[in-house]
Amino acid sequence: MRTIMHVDMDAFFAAVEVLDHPEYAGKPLIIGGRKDSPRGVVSTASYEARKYGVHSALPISKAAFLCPDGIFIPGRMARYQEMSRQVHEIFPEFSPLVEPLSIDEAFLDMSGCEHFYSSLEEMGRSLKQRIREKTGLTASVGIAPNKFLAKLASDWRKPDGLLVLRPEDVEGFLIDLPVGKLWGVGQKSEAILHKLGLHYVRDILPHSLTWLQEKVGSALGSQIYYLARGIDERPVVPETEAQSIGHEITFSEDQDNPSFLRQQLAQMGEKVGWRLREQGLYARTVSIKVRFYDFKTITRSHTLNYSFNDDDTIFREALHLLEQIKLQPVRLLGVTVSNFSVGAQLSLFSSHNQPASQVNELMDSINRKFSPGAITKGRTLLTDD
Ligand code: TTP
Ligand code: MG
Repeated sequence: MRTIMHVDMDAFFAAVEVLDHPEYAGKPLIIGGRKDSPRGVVSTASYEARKYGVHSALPISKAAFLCPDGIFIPGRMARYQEMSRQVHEIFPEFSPLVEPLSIDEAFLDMSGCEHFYSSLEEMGRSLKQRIREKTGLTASVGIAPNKFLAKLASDWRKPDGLLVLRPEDVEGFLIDLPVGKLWGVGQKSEAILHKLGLHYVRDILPHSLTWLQEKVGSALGSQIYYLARGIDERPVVPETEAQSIGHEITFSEDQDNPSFLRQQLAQMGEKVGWRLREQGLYARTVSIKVRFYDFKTITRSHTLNYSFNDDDTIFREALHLLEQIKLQPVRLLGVTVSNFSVGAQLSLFSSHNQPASQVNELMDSINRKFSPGAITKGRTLLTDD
């Protein structure tokens, strides 16, 4: 039997703000925009603000209506990322098998580590305590025989919660669970299940696997059949070796000036190209990541039919991808290359690579002598075109 631990920070962005501004402690705090911000949405709210019905993804205007005395803050993504890094650095102290899930949560496979602790509860407490000591923040932890149950358990007693689910507790724990809480059941599937009269796990249990599959399709049918019984065999998948090289930048203010964004892409393209060449790699795919003012995040990729390692190709492709996106104020921008090979694989029809590579070689040798970034191309200087 496996022992899986799921950890999720409490009201993460809001908790970081309270850490940095103790005067906010105990107050309704809403992150995502100023109170009069016309288009912002809430990224998170302190537990005090949640009492007023404020939650993630709610328009700021609605939050201001529900909680007029709340403290509204636009948010500081770079700071949250820094704290996230500190939290994620702790997990490998507890297990070699860590699957980071998001900015504030991870799965740890603790199988075989049980005997280091007097009980599973003590295992959970020691992780919570370590996080608190290092960061000053509270986390909620769930421990269970699989990922599905561990994630439910960490959510159960939030904030600052700890719940251990043992096999004998599982049936009782699941029976009153709404079907929408089953992993993989989104709003659409939930509506379908409700129409069939399936509202809680206990409504699913009497039905056979084939009945469920006939009604809701084979994949969802089998998923809910097994999850309703607390069965989930998904392994904890640790982050693998770098499959991509990327750079991203969080702006202190949202940006919608195309020439500024273009210059940022050029700068990141040069950094990515430099690292690619330093590792002797060629890539075939360029991706960009754009997070908008409302934290909505999109990625776009393009794969070429030849390999490249020059800044020009990275910049040109990244810019092309950016130009296809409907621009709203941008909070974060990133460029990544992937799909590596060790040698160049030139396109038969393309002359892209050769001339640029000589410029890159020259730039790299200068940058290696001085500091990276000592020499850059003209387009990384801001222009007003
Ligand atoms: P969550 O862990 O979902 O939420 P939380 O940590 O704020 O609160 P909880 O105690 O319930 O875990 O998300 C982590 C952070 O991600 C959250 O602090 C802000 C950000 N976030 C958004 O920006 N937008 C969103 O819609 C959600 C759900 C989260
Ligand atoms: Mg959280």
